[in-house]
Amino acid sequence: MAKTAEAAEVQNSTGDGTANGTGEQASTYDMVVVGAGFGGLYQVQRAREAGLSVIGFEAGADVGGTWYWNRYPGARCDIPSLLYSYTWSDDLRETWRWSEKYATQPEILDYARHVADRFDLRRHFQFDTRVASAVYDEDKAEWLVETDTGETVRARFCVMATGCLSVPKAPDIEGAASFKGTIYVTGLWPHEKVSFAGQRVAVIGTGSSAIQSLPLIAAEASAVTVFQRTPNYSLPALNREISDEERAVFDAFFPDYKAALKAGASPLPIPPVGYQPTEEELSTSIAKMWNGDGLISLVMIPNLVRDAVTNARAGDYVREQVKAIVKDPEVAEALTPRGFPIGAKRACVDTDYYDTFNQPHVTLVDLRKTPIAAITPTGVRTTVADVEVDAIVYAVGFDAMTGALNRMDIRGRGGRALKEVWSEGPKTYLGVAVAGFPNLFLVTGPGSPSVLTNMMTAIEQHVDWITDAIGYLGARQIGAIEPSGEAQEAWVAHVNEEADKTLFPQAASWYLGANVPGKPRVFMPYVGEGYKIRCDQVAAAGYEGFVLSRRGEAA
Ligand code: N01
Repeated sequence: MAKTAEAAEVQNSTGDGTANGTGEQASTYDMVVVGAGFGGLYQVQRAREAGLSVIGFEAGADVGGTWYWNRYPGARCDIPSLLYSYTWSDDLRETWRWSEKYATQPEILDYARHVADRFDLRRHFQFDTRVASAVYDEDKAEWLVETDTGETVRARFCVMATGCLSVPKAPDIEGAASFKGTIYVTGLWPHEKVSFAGQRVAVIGTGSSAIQSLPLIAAEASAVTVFQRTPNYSLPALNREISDEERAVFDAFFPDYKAALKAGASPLPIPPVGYQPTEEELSTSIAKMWNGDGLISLVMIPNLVRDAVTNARAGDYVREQVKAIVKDPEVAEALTPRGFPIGAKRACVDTDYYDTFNQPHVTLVDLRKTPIAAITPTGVRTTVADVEVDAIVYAVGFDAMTGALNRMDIRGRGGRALKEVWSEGPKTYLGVAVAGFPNLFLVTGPGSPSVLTNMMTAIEQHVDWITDAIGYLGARQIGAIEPSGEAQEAWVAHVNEEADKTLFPQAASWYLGANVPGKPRVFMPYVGEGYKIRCDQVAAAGYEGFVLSRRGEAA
């Protein structure tokens, strides 16, 4: 695809296009941004404000990132919409009104589009274009970025805003290709309306995507069979419209919220580590899991992921609720999560998930007792039965946090591939940069809190930090920034130490890479306290732990 006129308009503040290694002309920008989700949109906005020329590439046909692709029925955010919002623009806050406590995917996608329209961001992006490779040219201290359409651009800075959950796992069950019915993957849902009316549907997986979509699929289908390998903990969303009073309360609270974020407070009301609640406080906070505050109620239980006794009590509370909701005791038992701490896999927030199993046309297959043997042309074969279906919905998850980065060919100094450098697990400094990859930045990369906090504020914090770092370099005629190997090793060790103080490593979760066969088992998000404060201290100390070099100078 040819570069859009709009993209061309902003190219090249540093030159008129330079010859690339293949002899073709490559346009030159200050910054390439990969991805037009909430990370990429904000990074382009900040780059533009900083006077940088910027081009963004996006594989989808429009903005929205994860909300562009995950269009399955029931998809919603799992922290309240009022918090799942950018904080950087008052104008944006004043021109946007969330309708529900947990916004639907179409509404969140509309929000992304509204941002793109309001700040005229689309003209900086090239859509339907996937970045195939990003190679660091040490002589010129520039990134050479090539797309799947054969286009090459050069840029000093390369920002990967590629998302934590953007590479859906392939439905790689034996025989999958033989199925003659319709196949859906929750993370790659069709754009046109899907109807399950009168159909027999298989849903494979019981993570958030399945838990959100099952009740709506069951409302249409003639029969649904859910294939469950591991029962999950799910809390009721009790979704509803946001009242004017709630809006007013949030608006009044917003300045303090923003100030607290700036000072490094968590965007979620997490009690400090080690806080000792009274017995009454603990019981009340556990019971609040059923009040509709979803993941917020979970993170508010003091030491939930650090104290096994507290965790078991919270888990028991969910187990009692499942037993009370699901009428068939055998189905209730099969749906009851056991054997791993609540919260150690991301808990789900649902609307009528457990109750859906009380409907006569909904069947649960417990794969721990009767595993899937194969997908056949007509359905799903377990070790004991053939289940004939018209459609299969794969809700089998993502190659999380590293998947999107590893599927590009990213090469740093000496032509070293990121994939190789990360062959035993991702290594970063602060989750934002990688030693040996100068001027490459990761938005919410592994080693940062990302998925364990509010993604919107995590994105903003990283983009602000990256843009400030670039400003620091510009003001001092510094050409490149990259972590020192020592600082990176120390950070990786710290990330692991913090994870080991928690119950997180006790579950085979995507946080650990355990859901992808062959993926190194390393706990990827940062779970320690004071992350933003640490990042700010690093910056204030002249980017401590980073090596800063002038153009052409070896690090
Ligand atoms: O994926 P998952 P997801 N045969 O990995 C099962 C975010 N998200 O797409 O647990 C049979 O959680 C697998 O079983 P097991 C959110 O962060 C947010 O649902 O490995 N089953 C599991 O049950 C979430 O955590 C929202 O034993 C197979 C399921 O598939 C993350 O995305 C909504 C299988 C995968 O669950 C991922 O959620 C949706 C196989 N071969 C997603 N392979 C919000 O609410 C896998 N499974 C914002």
